[in-house]
Amino acid sequence: MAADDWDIDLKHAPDGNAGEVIDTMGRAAVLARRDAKRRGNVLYMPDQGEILVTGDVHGCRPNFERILAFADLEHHPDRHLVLHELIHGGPTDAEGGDLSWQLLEEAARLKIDYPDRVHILLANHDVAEMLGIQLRKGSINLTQSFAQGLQHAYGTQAAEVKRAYCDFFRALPLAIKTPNRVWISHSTPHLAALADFNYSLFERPLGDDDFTRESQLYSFLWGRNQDDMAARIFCRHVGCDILIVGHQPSQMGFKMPNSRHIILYSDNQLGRYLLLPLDQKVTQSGLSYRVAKIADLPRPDEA
Ligand SMILES: [Mn+2]
Repeated sequence: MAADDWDIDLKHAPDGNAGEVIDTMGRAAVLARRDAKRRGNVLYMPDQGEILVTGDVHGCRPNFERILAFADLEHHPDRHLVLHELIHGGPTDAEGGDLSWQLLEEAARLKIDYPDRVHILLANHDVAEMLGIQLRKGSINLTQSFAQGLQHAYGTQAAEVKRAYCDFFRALPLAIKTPNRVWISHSTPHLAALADFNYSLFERPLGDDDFTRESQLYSFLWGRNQDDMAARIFCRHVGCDILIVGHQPSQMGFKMPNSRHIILYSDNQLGRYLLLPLDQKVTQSGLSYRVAKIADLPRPDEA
């Protein structure tokens, strides 16, 4: 064992309960795979109730808490909640380790509590963790900080916990389709990637080949700057009229760069959410008026 491994063990008395977390992630993964609404990698929603849709949260705990409190799933039996890209960012521990793993674990517990109505969609940051791809934001190495946070919390069991996270990511659905023709996912491919895009990605089990940088899953989750043509082609193939995604930050917390996309960002004080009704016809412009600011919701301790 290298000298600095000893340093880490001596400095940090791990307080996370690795066994319990591994069990939680495993149970949440089984529930994600077994959702009765799931066919292939898509969840087909019922024609009643509503979905609270969010974009990237990136460890932003105040927004995460506001969204969960507002969702109030216990008292709204017809309400679904969509979460994605919860990790990488937000508060850090005393030594700069990322604490966003806490949000991931809380979301997994919520999936266990409300398995039919909490939907965590696969995002590219999750795949980056699976593949060991380094992600940066400005001067911060997000993946390195995430690894440090896990190390501080779980010590020698950090690698096992990380494996449980990755097994959970692998079980996640890619998208949601609603009866009123809305598609929800982390992103969609840009125009060039659509030329040979195989939509069977949404219907077949995912394998090791999908979790590579060369895959169509990669171009689906990492897609940016989709123009109107790309949006229309994708809509036609998946049988939807509106695409609600995350993945791209925006000055206003949301943007509509073409005639199909609504791009939500749920990180920081500009973060937005959208309450999407399932039982009525919707349009992109109509839904744009339903996009609201997370910061305007009360935090649970203020409610
Ligand atoms: Mn993303």
